[in-house]
Amino acid sequence: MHYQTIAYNVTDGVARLTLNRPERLNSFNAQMHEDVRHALAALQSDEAARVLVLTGAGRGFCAGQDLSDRTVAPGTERADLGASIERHYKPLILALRRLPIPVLAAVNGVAAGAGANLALACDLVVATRSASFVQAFARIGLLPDSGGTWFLPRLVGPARALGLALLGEKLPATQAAEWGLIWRCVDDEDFTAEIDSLAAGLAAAPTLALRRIKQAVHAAWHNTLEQQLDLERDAQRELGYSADYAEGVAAFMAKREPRFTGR
Ligand code: T3D
Repeated sequence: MHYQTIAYNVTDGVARLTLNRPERLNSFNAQMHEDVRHALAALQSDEAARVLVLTGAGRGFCAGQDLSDRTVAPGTERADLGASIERHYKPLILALRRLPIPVLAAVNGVAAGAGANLALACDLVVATRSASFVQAFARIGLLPDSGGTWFLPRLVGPARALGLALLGEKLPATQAAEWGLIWRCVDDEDFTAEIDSLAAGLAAAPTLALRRIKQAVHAAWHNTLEQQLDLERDAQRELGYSADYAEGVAAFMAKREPRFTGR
């Protein structure tokens, strides 16, 4: 499949989706939404893919909505932004959260607006040291969408969430990592190797266990302790019968590397 605005391929268990409109810092237009939607649908049914790496081409990760697609001149008809969220951004964020495989955001540069929250919707966020995160919305009279008002307070607490959302300042990736907004910040020259290594490791890991971990950690954000203990019990029961668990224990006992099949 040839896409106009993204690159997408699956190799050695690693699906890579690269937002590819570098001249606009990979901001979203309608075509890019369509391309990403199509690739994520293909990924859903691709058993060969065991991890998704989401990144951007050029010097940016994603600058959110392409503002040149929005007409705001006096006398022109305004776009219904609620309809845009409903049609594009909400399904995009939910699709990433619901993917049964881990999603690794490889934040290669600035992530702004919905682009920042797209990264935060991923399961692991690794950024280059030169990257930054910008809740740019208030600067143009909007509020953080694509889950921003949900992710931010949960990840960094209400004080920092409000500071980021109200001020719309650039948060350097180093500080984002210190605050726990993202998993890790990596020197620019080590970034590609680090992402490749993380992706290969996840692709070789016990797929079903990773799926249940992702689901359990996301469910914990709204579950009670008792509900979470029940969920862990049920998932552990299932995993205890998996081939990968048998392989993991056998490999440990034999002091060899495990070969997980994802079953
Ligand atoms: O509308 C709806 O559907 C509702 C949903 C909204 C979701 C949203 O995401 S709203 C928020 C939209 N995004 C922004 O407000 C971010 C706008 N961009 C910036 O603030 C800055 O560009 C950055 C902080 C991201 C990066 O700054 P910097 O100085 O590194 O780069 P730059 O020079 O500003 O940008 C480089 C080029 O990309 C430039 O084009 P040029 O002058 O070289 O031809 C710039 O216009 C373009 N660009 C950057 N972001 C966008 C964009 N073009 C269109 N839309 C963008 N979002």
